[in-house]
Amino acid sequence: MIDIIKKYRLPDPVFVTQPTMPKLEDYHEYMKKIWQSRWLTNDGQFHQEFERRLKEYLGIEQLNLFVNGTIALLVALQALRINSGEVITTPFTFAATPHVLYWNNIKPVFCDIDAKTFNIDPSKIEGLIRPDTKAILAVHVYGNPCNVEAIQTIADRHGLNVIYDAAHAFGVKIGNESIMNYGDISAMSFHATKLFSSIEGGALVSKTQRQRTRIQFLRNFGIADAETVIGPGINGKMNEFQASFGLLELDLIEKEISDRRELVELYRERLARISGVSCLSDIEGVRHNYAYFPVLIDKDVFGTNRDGLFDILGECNIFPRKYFYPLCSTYPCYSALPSSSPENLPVATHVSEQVLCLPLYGQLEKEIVKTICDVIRKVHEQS
Ligand code: T4K
Repeated sequence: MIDIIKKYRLPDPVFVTQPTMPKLEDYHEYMKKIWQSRWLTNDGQFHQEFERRLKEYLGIEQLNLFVNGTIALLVALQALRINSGEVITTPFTFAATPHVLYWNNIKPVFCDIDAKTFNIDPSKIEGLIRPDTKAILAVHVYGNPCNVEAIQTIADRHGLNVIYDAAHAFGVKIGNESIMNYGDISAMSFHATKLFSSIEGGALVSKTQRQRTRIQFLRNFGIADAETVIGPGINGKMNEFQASFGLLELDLIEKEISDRRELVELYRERLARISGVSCLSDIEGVRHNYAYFPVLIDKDVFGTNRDGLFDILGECNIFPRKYFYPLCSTYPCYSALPSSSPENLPVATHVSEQVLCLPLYGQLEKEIVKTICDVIRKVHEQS
């Protein structure tokens, strides 16, 4: 493999992602206005404008901005008054998903995933429902939609809430419908590593004006007005610096998605010829956002395992990520739960051992994508 590293090592590191940056002079214009107004946070003018423009762009009615996606998800559960019992969720996600359950005094119950989408497998949910089950917390992993119809049918049958962790799903549509309109509440993340960013940031999409108002109070310490506190809220407010960054990013998002689509097509074309490497396909009728580019490495066919390939790519200055390995169910805080047993989670275990998210962002050069695919092909040939 030494010759691969010698031939293909890139001069500069290539990371799994890179944030889309607005023009510095445009951001500076916003900064000047913030300096003039001295209004830095707490529902400022850019906060209000960002909420309005996001609703327009996403085609949704009720939206609350948040300082980040984790606090948004934490508040989503409080908004639905889910703060005890059990919630069924996926182990194949970022740490934030089960952690918000823990912080809300809820026991996560891990459900296996579907081998085609890597999302929670609806056919496995009902077997996990017990008298104490309050909700299903599903994740649209990599922006690929969950089976929203099947999940809703189960939830309706058992009187459960459905919350979507839509941290990866900005801009995704099923037909003409925003994915954020499914379930009771969807939570987005606008972290710097996300397709769409406000440096740090997030938002909740809810169903009714009433819910939106409750979320607004919970986001601001529970304060309804100067003399009324409706309950134990938290500080989840987005500031004006984040909101202005987000406003500028809204002008860049369509190009970002289409640049990523081209890179994904290039990856798929180049990797199709390499045995042991499999990619996810687009789903008919879905407007994808190309938030991530996951591949599975099947050691028996490819010749080297995922970790071996990861190491060689690293030697070439290419830094993919193993999102999501290890599974959340293996963390010490959850591993003793009965639902965490690997026998209950065969698909999730298998996928997490094979998955690698390759670098993907609009500014990534096509030549670099070709080099990444060449390295993968050479590793296969020499294995
Ligand atoms: N639910 C799900 C399903 C999520 O994936 C996440 C977040 C959340 C909820 C919670 O949302 P937030 O509370 O974060 O809004 C990253 C992100 O920190 C995290 O937001 C994200 N998921 C997760 C999937 O990825 P790390 O630890 O992998 O990030 P880090 O710092 O290693 O960054 C990855 C690469 O990105 C770096 O190697 C280089 C590049 N990068 C990163 C940053 C921060 C940049 O080029 N510029 C930057 O500013 O977690």
